[in-house]
Amino acid sequence: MNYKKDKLFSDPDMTLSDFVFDEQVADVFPDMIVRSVPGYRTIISQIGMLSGRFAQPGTHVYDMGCSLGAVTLAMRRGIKHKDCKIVAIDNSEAMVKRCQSHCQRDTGMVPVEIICRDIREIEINNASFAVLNFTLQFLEPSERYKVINNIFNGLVPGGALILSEKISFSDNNRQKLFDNLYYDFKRYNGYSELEISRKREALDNVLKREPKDGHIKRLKSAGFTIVEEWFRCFNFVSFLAVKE
Ligand code: GEK
Repeated sequence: MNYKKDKLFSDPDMTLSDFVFDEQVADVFPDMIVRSVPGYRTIISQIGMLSGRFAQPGTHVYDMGCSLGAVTLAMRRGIKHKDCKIVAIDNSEAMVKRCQSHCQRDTGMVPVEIICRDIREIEINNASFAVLNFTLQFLEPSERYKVINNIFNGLVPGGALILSEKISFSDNNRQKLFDNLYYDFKRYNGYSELEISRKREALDNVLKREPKDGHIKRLKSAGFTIVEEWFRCFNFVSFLAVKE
């Protein structure tokens, strides 16, 4: 499948509306996410490696908000047990369609079930590993508890969750500094000032960031006893939460 360069926000005459994961976004997604999420490639490859440690025989592994299946494919390489099943979920039809075709062309042995649904409606069961790689941030903060509790309850002992999020800061100076560092990252990757500001506006009502402490508190209150930041680049953080 050929993916194009992300130029979605380069047209100054385009009417700006809230960001949605439609066909246009799915068509440029691999380029968009690598140029917009610092450390994305490292996060994906390391999730593959982590799945090798946490996936237990005969259990399910979840990729929640799978987009085009980058996490799913990395886990398919990382998981050592052929009797595991990966369940990949996304509520964007455009993403799911492309994810299906990527998984069909992949030669990995671990079975994959791809489901087009809202992650809030999924029952998690017999899970040893679950991944929310930049997905929870698209839910209203009030709805995040339910999703995290659901994952915790569906994990077997020794199971783990990876939660990656773009975070905010409670202190204005830090917020400003890290926003600027992030815009430098986007400029470095070839985005223009217009593209940066229009994408920011489009995401404003859609991507709701929280401070790091809010995520840690929620994970602990769900019951995770080990909660550690295992990756960080600017305002992009990934947590490893373990159910002991
Ligand atoms: C990756 N994890 O490449 N239910 C299901 N899917 C959802 C929901 C929801 N309620 N809300 C958003 N999504 C991927 C990247 S992208 C992150 C994840 C980004 C889906 C949405 O359709 C999109 O595919 C994905 O979550 C978020 O590692 O674009 O910043």
